[in-house]
Amino acid sequence: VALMFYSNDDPADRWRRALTDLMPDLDFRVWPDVGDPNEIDVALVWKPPRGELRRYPNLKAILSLAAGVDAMLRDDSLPDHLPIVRMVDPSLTDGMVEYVLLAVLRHHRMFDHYERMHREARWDYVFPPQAAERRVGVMGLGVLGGEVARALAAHRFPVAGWSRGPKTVAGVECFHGGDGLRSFLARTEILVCLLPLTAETADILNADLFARLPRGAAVVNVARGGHLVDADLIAALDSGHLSGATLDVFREEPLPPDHPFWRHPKILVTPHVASYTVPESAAAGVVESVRRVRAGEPLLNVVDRGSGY
Ligand code: NDP
Ligand code: OXD
Repeated sequence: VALMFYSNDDPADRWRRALTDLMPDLDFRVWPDVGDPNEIDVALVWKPPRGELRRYPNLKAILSLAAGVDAMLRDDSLPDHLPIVRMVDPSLTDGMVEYVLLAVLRHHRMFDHYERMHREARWDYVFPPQAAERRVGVMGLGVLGGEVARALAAHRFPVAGWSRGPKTVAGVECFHGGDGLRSFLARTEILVCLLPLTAETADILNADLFARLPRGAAVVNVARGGHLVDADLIAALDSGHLSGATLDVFREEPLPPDHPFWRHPKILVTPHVASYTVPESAAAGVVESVRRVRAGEPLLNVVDRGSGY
């Protein structure tokens, strides 16, 4: 099987080693040195150039290096007969759990306040509520959101989750759909967004949603920048309705140097690092997909193009 690799962010050499350790006869070709396009069977990609995946007439599957496939699906020249397999891997999940725990604990224990007090050399303290009194809500109860919700619940936060369809997650109060959203938001003091970016979820973190959160709530967005209406967040922070935000993803990445998020005192910006795929961990799943392509077996973690995730 010949695999075409494209990514400006992922380490091609580590991927080559990790994959060929497990599948020595894999023909691993890094874009643009892909040779004869007719020979390529599988593409392993993150943000390939628009139209690129049309160049391979014998492509049988597109394997995404990312969990989120919104950018890929925005390419209207993407061949529509090909299955898209999204990234599901413990390294990605573990990284996300760590990041969200850190961000939620930082809001819960008011570290943004203590960071400011430190800079001003002020000995100023307030006692936070116990974790058991701080209600956290996770939007999206999929591979990442489900695990994040479980980890937060294990830290004794009362956790609720919100999904499209009904779900059961042990230790997590589950809401779903438009009707469930109102009750979910009304009880959520720290909101974590782990939704896929789709037509239904674009701009969902907006003024109306913020107004439904209790006063003083904090927001953690680790999903996609397109979920958040930037100006609405700034207005909700400036009015005092929201107390803080941790943002890892942005409409434009890298976040432009003059974007107001960089200098807003209640916002922490990180450069899309909440989680990343470790090749040595994720190679097994990719090899399994290649094996299934070769054997003509059904693929796992295939994106439903209709729902966009
Ligand atoms: P999954 O596809 O496993 O889960 C998606 C969840 O969102 C499901 O619970 C789904 O509901 C829910 N959902 C989808 N649409 C709606 C809707 N309209 N209303 C309510 N709930 C909805 O995704 P993952 O957990 O693997 O990943 C989530 C996202 O995290 C990715 O799409 C990506 O954008 C982002 N991400 C960010 C990273 C970073 O470093 N910042 C790293 C990795 C991922 P249901 O269960 O009913 O289908
Ligand atoms: C992903 C990401 O979707 O890293 O995997 O954002």
